Amino acid sequence: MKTVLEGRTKTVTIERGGPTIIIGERINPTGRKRLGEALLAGDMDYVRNEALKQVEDGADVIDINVGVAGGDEDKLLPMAVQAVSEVIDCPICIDSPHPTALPKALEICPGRPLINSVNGEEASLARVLPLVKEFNTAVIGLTMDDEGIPTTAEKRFAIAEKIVNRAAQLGIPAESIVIDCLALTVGADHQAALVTLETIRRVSAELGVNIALGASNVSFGLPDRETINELFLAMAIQAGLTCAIVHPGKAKRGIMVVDMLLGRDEFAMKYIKYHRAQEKKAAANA
Ligand code: THG
Repeated sequence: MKTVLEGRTKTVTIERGGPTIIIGERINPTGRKRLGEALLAGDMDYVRNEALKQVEDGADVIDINVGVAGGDEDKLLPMAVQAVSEVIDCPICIDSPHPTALPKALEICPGRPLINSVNGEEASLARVLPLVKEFNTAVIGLTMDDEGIPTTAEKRFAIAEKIVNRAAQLGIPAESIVIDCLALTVGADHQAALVTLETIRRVSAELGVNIALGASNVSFGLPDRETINELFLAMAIQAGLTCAIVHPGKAKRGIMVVDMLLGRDEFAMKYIKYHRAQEKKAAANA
């Protein structure tokens, strides 16, 4: 099951047993005042720099979310996609629930982007899947619907299955769907991480599709989020996660280690190379 994404010049393949693909989440104004201000001012240099920094930190794909109060998404989303695609080679993940901004961004996005996202709601399926078909993109399917995020793995699995089946009816292959099993904070529900992991295992085993996760949600409201996120990611990757939506500067090292420990890095070559590059960078900044 290979999900192929294309950037301006670079192709990224998401597949089980391959390196865990890192989607850089930093172009998102949620909780980031400076970025929100830059977007409202149309300052695309700021947005470009966020993209470049993430690629340097090890991102394989760049997520773009411009949802800021008072912002005109119809204008901002294509503008940000254009700006970022000019300076990076790698594929883009367009993170927007906006019905008119999304097709506008798809029109100008080079390569084969990932749409973030569709969910099990009828309105969402009817609106997003035809765009996936028309623009031949891949899409993240969230395991939630109009009743919210189910608290059981059974119900989340049923939504994943519904999304895959509905896509198939439109001629969209399972390879184009990446299922997000959704992480919620364990601070509010002590079973939250277990339900996510169980959903990942079931979707991976029974549908065979690629799996994404915005892993940092798991630690919301808790101290030392980095440790929680890093260890949860290790568990999720072992369970079948193939694609992590994360802060690359914080998550890359742990993901390299997990891929190595899971037998995906022959002679630890990638890990050693990464480690040397980090040491060089540290020395240059000393
Ligand atoms: N699944 C999918 N897409 C997603 C999510 C998901 N997109 C959005 C989100 N979840 C992932 N992206 C972020 C972006 C930022 C933060 C968390 C997840 C974040 N921001 C800090 C805050 O709000 O406090 C501020 C960041 C900083 O300045 O360091 O944590 O689950 N498919």
